[in-house]
Amino acid sequence: MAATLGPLGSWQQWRRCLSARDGSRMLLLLLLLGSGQGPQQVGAGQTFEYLKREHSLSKPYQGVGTGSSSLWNLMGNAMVMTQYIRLTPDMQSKQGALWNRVPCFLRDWELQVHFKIHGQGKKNLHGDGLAIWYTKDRMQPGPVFGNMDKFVGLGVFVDTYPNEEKQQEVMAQKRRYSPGVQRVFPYISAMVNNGSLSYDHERDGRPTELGGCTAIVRNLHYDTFLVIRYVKRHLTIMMDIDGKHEWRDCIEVPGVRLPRGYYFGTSSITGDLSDNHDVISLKLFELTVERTPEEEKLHRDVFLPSVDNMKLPEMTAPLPPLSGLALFLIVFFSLVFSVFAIVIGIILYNKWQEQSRKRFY
Ligand SMILES: [Ca+2]
Repeated sequence: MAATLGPLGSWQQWRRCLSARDGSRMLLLLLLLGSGQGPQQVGAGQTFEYLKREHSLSKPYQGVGTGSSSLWNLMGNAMVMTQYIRLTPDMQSKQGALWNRVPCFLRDWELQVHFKIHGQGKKNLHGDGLAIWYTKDRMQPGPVFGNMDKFVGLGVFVDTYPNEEKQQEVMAQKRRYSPGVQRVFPYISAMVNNGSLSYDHERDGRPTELGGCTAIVRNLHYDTFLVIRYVKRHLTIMMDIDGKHEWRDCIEVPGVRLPRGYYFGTSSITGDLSDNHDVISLKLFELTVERTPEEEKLHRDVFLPSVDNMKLPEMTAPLPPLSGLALFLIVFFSLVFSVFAIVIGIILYNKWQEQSRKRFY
């Protein structure tokens, strides 16, 4: 898989440096590179990255608001604070979201999410987590971590409450169910949807997940990060949650087809259980990768999200554009039908006139 991404090793090292949380270290690095503005070269001359401000969010959150001039819009209980944006407070039945107003037309990108989940709840008495989105629709509240179900696009979930496990415990007590492979929570998973699939909340999205990993992210005294990288249709999700400034692998899926022009967003929900779900920053980088002519052909734009070699139920492809012949036949028969209808109409009208004339005399 590293082959499709080029020199991943050196890239990762670079990324660690570039995503350094320490501002002075970053500045020093930029000074050493002698370019504070231009693109950063990553790896052996194959990948460049540019921070895209229109899709990024950082303190002091000046571009956040409700107006149409804001880059980011808030929803529900989400609130802007000085040090973070709180999607939900540690209170029951809250939901909030934050959505980028500018659609993203980049082909290859990387989204770095700096977040914090914390609260009073003890083990398994907190919830429900947060989601990061790249979807067709924005600002649509719903049951999937505060966002609409049957979404179109990509959802990455940081799920802090094991609904399925709780369900299994109840079932096991009634001796009706033997627990399967258990996932340890908090758990990160990803899902690609074409609008036909429902997120199964009771099973923590297990039937539709592309992959996942355990991520112990609650109540940590150091910063926690997640990165979603989409390069050449290859989706990679990594996390930095151990306070070591290192990316740890979580999910890798090749052949993920995501249309361009979708929106980035993040959302969260609490139910009977709650947590503070905070977003500190969202940084989107455009990644410039070289493509061979074959790859250019293969990586043509798509209209619906899909994943290669993964048959999603009720998957419906968009109608293919009409061919010239089909269009001609449709127009031709429409014309014939119209003429036929007009002739019948004229005949009927004449007959009716004749009859009324006869009645008149
Ligand atoms: Ca859950």
